[in-house]
Amino acid sequence: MLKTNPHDHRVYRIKLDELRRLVETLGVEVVGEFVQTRHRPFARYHIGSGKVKELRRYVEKHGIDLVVFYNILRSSQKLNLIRALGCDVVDRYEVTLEIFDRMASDNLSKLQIEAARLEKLAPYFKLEASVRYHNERAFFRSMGEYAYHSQLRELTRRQARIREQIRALKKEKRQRIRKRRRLGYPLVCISGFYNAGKTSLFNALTGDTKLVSPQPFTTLSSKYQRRYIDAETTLLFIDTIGFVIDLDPRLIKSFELNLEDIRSADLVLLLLEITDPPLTLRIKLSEGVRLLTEIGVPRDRIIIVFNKIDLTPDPPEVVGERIGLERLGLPWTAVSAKKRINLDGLLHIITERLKQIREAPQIEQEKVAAVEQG
Ligand SMILES: Nc1nc2c(ncn2[C@@H]2O[C@H](COP(=O)(O)OP(=O)(O)OP(=O)(O)O)[C@@H](O)[C@H]2O)c(=O)[nH]1
Ligand SMILES: [Mg+2]
Repeated sequence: MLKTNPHDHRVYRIKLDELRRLVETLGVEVVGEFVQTRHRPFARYHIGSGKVKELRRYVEKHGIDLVVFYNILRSSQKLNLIRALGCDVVDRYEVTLEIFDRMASDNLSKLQIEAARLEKLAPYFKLEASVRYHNERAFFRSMGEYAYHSQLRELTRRQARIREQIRALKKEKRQRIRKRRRLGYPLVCISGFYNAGKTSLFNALTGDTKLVSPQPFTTLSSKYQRRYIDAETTLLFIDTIGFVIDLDPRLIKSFELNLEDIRSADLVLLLLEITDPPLTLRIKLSEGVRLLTEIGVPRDRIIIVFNKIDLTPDPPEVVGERIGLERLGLPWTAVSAKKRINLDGLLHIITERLKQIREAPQIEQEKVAAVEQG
């Protein structure tokens, strides 16, 4: 990791630990860690060349197969690093995509992952192929040239094909979202960081049995299920893809489709693990709210929900105070999805909030218009 804020003594630690967890999910054993502090990344290797030498020695000594960067690398940096270190090099973004890829079971998710991956790797392939081409051309001029150009063409063609498929699926999905809205059930979206217990809560509230696991990104594509409240009210709950700290904007972009569910919802629950250490929780809270706002969710549609209260003796009020929850001015509650604690309390807040929103019909119309415009 290149740490760009010299005054940061704790947050970077949380981020590195998070990366470690993600890497380990892939079955990769983490044997060492390097952190360099500098205001700006270096152009050639992202980190300094002295650090690269140090890394190289480490890689050789321990027979390292893979170096993972927390920072997002440019294609040229990735190429330079692979050459200088003599082993494979990936960044946080690629790690996330790899996990997504392993977890994806549906067509649309797979397509989106492939699109994201191609977008990230195309410049790298091009650069790599061009370096190879220019090195080899003295000997294999015609062949190298052919391979180089045909590879690039194939890459571009593949990207275009995938983009077209995604476009079609997006259209379909928008139509489905509209149809769902027309049914008239209020949409309640469960959002939050991976592993927060979104699917567990979704199941607990609706009686569904969707897959739950401690693996990150168990859920990639949204799931929908109704919950009958009373003769007047039936809610439609949506389970969504998890966030990750320092989410790469490109990842948001490639999973835009899933985010439409969040955007189109009447209410969005931001689920947080009450068992996270206070600083982690604070980061997730502020980043979660920021992400939702960026996606286009008005603040008055957000409800903060602490989950897993069965695992801690700390009262939620105390935890809330510790992380400055009150300052946000958002409604909040605490539950255990697994032990089904306070689900009625949560449903009560949801229905009350929906009533308030219904009494402000103007916002509702704006919302519908926004969805219609896509
Ligand atoms: N003790 C406890 N464990 C919980 C609770 N809710 C969820 N879990 C556990 O937390 C883990 C993650 O749960 P999921 O429901 O899959 O979480 P998710 O947010 O859907 O995760 P992704 O789909 O990967 O983003 C599982 O091992 C659950 O059993 C809870 O209230 N209490
Ligand atoms: Mg899930």
